[in-house]
Amino acid sequence: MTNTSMNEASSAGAKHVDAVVVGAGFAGLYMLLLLRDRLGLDVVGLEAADGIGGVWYWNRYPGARCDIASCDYSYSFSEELQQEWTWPEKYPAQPDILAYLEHVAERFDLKRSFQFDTRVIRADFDERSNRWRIETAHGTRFVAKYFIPATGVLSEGNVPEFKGRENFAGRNCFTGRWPKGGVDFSGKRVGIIGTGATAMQAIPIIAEQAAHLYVFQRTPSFGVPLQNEPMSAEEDRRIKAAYPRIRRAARESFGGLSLLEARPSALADSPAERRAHYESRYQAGGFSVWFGSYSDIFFDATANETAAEFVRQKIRERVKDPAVAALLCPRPGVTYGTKRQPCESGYFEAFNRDNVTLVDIHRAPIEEITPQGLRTADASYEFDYLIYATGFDAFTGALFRMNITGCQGLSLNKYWSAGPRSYLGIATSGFPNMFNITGPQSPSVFYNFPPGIEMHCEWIADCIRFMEAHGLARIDADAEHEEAWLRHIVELADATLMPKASSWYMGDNIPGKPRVFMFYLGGGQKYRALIDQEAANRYPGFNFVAEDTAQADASKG
Ligand code: NA7
Repeated sequence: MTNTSMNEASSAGAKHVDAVVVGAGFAGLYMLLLLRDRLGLDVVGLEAADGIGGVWYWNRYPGARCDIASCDYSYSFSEELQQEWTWPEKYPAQPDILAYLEHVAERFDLKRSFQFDTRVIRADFDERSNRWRIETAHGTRFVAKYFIPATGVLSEGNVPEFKGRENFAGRNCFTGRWPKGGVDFSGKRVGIIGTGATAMQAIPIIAEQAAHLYVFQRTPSFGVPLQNEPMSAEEDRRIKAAYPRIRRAARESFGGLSLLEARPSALADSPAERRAHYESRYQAGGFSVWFGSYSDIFFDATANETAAEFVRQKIRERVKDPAVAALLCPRPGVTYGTKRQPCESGYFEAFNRDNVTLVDIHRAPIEEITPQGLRTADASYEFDYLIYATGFDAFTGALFRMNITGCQGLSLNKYWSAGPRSYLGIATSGFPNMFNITGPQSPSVFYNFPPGIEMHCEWIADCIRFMEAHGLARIDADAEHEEAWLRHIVELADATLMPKASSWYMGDNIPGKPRVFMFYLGGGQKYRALIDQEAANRYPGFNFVAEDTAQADASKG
């Protein structure tokens, strides 16, 4: 078969559209809205789940909650939307976020453009027609000019391959794929593996239900209180009146949040001043210690240790048994905030309960999952439920699973085998007309997602509008610009303490994953200025092919 007839065969029976958006989370919903309603394109959304929500669809585990305040963790594009929606709590719980996204989908009539229960299993770029061919697990096929994975960077779960995993006779639960009806742990013995942000939310709640809870901890985390509270009618009114200022503050901030400002240097303050400052930020809750205490904790190990020791001291104050407290404290030398800051509500107090046992699997690793529970190097544990709170194959996992192939048969998995490559974190050379939203090498997980998503979706929509207005068939990131962006990502990260820490930011949690820093650390304001300038200068870091050139080439072929 010639290339031409192969192309024709694989597009036969396919639905032709202008754009395919994959995912119905915050990003997919807004991207679809912009392309369909503002640009008037024919767009289809494909979503593996049977409903909208993205990570908020799947992460229904007990205690699942966003640790960014609801007034920041929401769309800003519609004044009517932000005025009509009322958040019940300062920090939104998973059911409330899902209800909000349902409301958004309803209000903007988005669901009719999505196909649910539809997982994308392959996407190939056809260089002759400049179209993407997208195939789903049902065998349905689409041909689209634009291919926009809005699949999220924390959506592909990581479930470690423990020996004997399939032998467990009780029930397995994965926090990132929690059953819709919930799980009743009343009177049951439960084991949970992992003590990251997810586990820290789930543990206090499960501890209240279960007969006994075993927490298998490999690495202790620097948890800081969320300080959640119900939203009073007065606070709701105050926020709604202040939205212009809140959104502006977020846009002008490093992380896309309206947080308290950090002081420049922890070392410039006296120990007493420092302690009082950390204390006020600890009481303010959420990311206030992380982003709102001192800027130099990200750059200077001595400054960082002042924050680390403050949080350790807090753990020691909150946990009654000194031996348990010592185990829950991150080990000496481990830097604070160089991996994701988990926020908690009563996590440390859960270990003061008689029905909670902390098991140190750093000292005595898990050797095997058994039918009754699990065996570590020095003991066996029996339980009825085993919860994997073991995180995600972050940044690249969901993209790799789609088997994406660009020009000249190059697979994304292969091209990124030494780490992600892109220009501005938006597009990858050799993968034309494909755009990433808040993906690797953009501010991504170091920027509040809803405003980050709005920034990217609006940029992508503007770029597509530009292409359509100028008769352009193809946009492709320039390889030299891509190389320079990669160097810039590394340079920014290397100026901080972050690459030295072991974390999913570096790919450390997935065996065999290359160890590279995955996102842009220059801050949201700078990033926004860079991508705006790129658009204003008519995309100098990208190469275009005009429709008529493409048509001429096609007719030659
Ligand atoms: P994280 O932060 O990656 O935490 C995963 C936890 O699971 C962490 O404690 C890991 O220990 C533990 N883990 C992972 N693999 C293993 C194995 N093989 N053995 C023992 N323990 C293991 O994921 P989360 O879901 O908590 O949070 C991810 C993000 O989601 C969060 O930051 C928010 O942005 C939302 P380790 O630290 O690797 O020793």
